[in-house]
Amino acid sequence: MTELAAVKAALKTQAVETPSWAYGNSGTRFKVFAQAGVPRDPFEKLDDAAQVHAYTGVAPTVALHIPWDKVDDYAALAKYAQDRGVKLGTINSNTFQDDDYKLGSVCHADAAVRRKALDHLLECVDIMDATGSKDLKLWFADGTNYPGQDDIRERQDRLAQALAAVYERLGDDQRMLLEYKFFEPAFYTTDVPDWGTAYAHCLKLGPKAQVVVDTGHHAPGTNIEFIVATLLREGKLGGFDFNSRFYADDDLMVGAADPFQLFRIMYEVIRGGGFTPDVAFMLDQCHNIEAKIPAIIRSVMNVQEATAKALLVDGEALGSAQRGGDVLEANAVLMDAYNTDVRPLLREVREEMGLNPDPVAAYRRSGWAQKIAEERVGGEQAGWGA
Ligand code: LRH
Ligand code: MN
Ligand code: MN
Repeated sequence: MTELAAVKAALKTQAVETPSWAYGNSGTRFKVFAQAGVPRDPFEKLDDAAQVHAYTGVAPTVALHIPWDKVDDYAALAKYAQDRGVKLGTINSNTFQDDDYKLGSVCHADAAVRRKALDHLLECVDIMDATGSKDLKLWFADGTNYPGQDDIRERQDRLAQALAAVYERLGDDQRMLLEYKFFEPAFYTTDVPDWGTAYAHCLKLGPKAQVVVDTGHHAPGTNIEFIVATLLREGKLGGFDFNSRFYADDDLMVGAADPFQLFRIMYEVIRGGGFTPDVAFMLDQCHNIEAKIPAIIRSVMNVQEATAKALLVDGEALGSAQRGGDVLEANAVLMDAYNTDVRPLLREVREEMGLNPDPVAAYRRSGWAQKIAEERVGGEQAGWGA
């Protein structure tokens, strides 16, 4: 295989999971601007996700968020997805939108609240059994706002206990992905604030516990690709929640704010042997002011572009420059790949996959947006603030 053929082959195997909540209405705490045609239930979210997969060819799974996507029959939901050419993916838990969780969920000082949160997490594993999902993604909003509010160490013990109980419950082919975030909604301590805390818990738990990197969950200036390289070296990178940010957890389209950072991350993924199904590429975004489906298509394409550029890095030339201490040349090799216009290559890849080379234009021409705007009245809010 020529080198280019290998790059194309790799791009055809990439899979980017889209989040059910990105299809619904969302906004900030100031205002949710409702859009015409947004899904009214989880089934319609799957209809939209199927559109994204139909035009990109690389978005075959859809992440659910429970209870935002609560249904009576999850096996039926899985079947509905399958009939539309997609599958249900990661199950995301939600222990942050119940009044009982004001002071925390699994880290709460009150055992009854902890039990309630744990029951929810265990229910999420039941749902995974019904949907055939492989991954449970755990993000805890737990933390404190004021020094002295609660005992930092005891909260870690409570967290460890809950995680161990969930770990016990996982099936042989199931994993738990622990997501960290440095602040928000808590402003003084967060119980899983960084990759180190997530890594320490996952290491104790065992191989089915992996760390997930949400690209919007770091302090400004953090070198995310270094974290990626480290987690991959330790065999503990479970996946990504991709999005981009200018300020905090902005949840904007991945690759919109800093495409160079996305390229650097993808380079470390490939360099570390992480371009495998064991590292889940997921989007975690909200499209507050832009049309949702084309924005998600665009996001998938942004991931593809960063991946293509990372795959094009000339490893031999880079290695020889690095070994020779040629700083400028090493940097130039990396920048050459980043500065390559990979859009023609991706158009070819799509044509070879039997797809339209311009997914956004093809979607726009399809009439789907007009159809859902006419048919769906009274769309639902994605969950934030719901
Ligand atoms: C938290 C988070 C987490 C949630 C999602 C909706 O900020 O990134 O992944 O599940 O947003
Ligand atoms: Mn996330
Ligand atoms: Mn987030």
